Amino acid sequence: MSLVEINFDGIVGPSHNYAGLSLGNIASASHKGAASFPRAAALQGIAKMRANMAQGLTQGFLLPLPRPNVALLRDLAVDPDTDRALLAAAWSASSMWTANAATVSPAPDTADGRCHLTAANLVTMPHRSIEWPDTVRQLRLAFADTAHFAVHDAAPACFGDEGAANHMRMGLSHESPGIEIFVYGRSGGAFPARQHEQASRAVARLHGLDPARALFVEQNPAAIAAGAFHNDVVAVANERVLFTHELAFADPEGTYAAIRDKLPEAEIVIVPDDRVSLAEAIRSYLFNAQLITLPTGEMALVIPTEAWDMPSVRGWLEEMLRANGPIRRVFPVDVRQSMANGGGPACLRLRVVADPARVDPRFMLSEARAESLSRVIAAEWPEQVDPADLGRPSLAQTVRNARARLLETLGLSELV
Ligand code: SUG
Repeated sequence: MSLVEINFDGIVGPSHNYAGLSLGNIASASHKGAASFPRAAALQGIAKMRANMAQGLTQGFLLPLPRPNVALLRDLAVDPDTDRALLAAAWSASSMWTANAATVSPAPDTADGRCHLTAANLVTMPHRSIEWPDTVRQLRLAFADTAHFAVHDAAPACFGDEGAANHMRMGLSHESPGIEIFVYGRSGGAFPARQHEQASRAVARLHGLDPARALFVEQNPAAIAAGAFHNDVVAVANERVLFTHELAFADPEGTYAAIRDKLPEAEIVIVPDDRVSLAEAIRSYLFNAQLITLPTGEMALVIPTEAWDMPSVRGWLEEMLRANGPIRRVFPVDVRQSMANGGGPACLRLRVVADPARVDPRFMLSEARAESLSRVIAAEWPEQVDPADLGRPSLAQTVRNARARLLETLGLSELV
C-alpha cells in the first residue's frame, strides 16, 4: 500500500454568489452585493487542479451540494422578500471550501490504523451549518472502504468545528506517523472564534490519536480580530515545515517549542510582522497557500496571485527563495472568484493522505475527467449571478440542472 497526499478540491457550485454572510471574513463582507461569476469561478478551480496535477500531485475532488437548500427555507419559514440573508444562506456555494469539510487523520497516526475523517459541523455560520449532512454522504461514498477509512458524523452543535482549516499535520513524510496540531480560538474581538477547543479535542479522541503526538494550540485573538477567521489564513504546514505569520498563535514561542519537542526535525519559517503585517497577510492570503512536496522532493508554495502582486509579500518571498530555506518554489494561481469570498488555494482543498487505489475512483481527477468537467461547467454553470437573482425559480432550475448534469457525467447519481 502506498500512501500519498491527495488534494480533494471542491468544485465551485453553480450558485456561487456574494451575499456577505460570514462575519469576521473581510473579503466576504467587502464583496457583499457584488455580481459573481460561477462559471469563471468553477473553471478557475479546475485550472488550479490541473496545474497541481501537472506538478505531479495526486488530485481528487468533491462535488457542490444541492442548492437551494429547500429544507432550510422550509424549516425557517423564510420569506424570500424580507429574509434575504437567510435566503442567501440556502443558496450558498460555500461547500467549495473543502478545507472546512472535515478533519482528517491519516492511518499512520490513528490507533486502529485507518484514516479517520470527521465532518465539520460549521455551526458558527448559518449558511455553513447546513453543509455537513450532505458532505458526510459524499465522504461515505468516496471513502467507503471501511477497512481503510472511518468517516464520522460532525461533532454535536454545542462545540463549533471548522475542520482541516484549523488543523495541521507535521512529520518526516506523509507516510510516517505525524504530529497533529489543532488550533482553536477563544476570542476574536468583534468577530467570533469559530473553532472551539472542545471540538478539536473530541475529534482527536474520535480519531484515536496518541495524546503524545497531538497538540492543542490557541489562535492569537488579534489574528481573529484582524480577519483570520481560520488558522489557515495565517499558517500552513507540510511534512517537517511550518510556514507561519509571527502573530498567528496566542503563544508563538510556546507553540514552536512544543512542535520542536515532538518533532525535533521541524523547520519553522516565520514571516515577521514588520515585513508583512497581519493586515497584509490577511488581504493577500499569503498563508492560505498549498505547501506541497513535489515529486523531486522540493517543497513549493501555491499562492493566490493577490499575494504575488503585493509588493511587501513579493519582496519577502523573493528573499526567501534566494536564501537556502526549505521552500524552494512559488507558484501563483488565479482563484479570484473564490478569493472574493475569503477562500484561497488552501481553502479550496481537503488533504487526505491515503492510497489512491482505496478511494472511489469517481472522485479522482485525471486530465480526461478535468476536460469533461470543464465542458459541463462551460455549458451549464450560470455566467453571472447578482444577489437580487437569488430566489428566482428560473435560476433555481438552472442551478439544479447544472448539478444534475455534473452528477450524470461522473456517474454519481446516488448523490442527487
Ligand atoms: O466560511 N466564505 C467562507 C470562506 C471559507 C474559507 N476557508 C478556509 N479558510 N479554509 C467562510 O467564511 C462567504 C459566503 C458569502 O459571504 O456569501 C463564505 O462562506
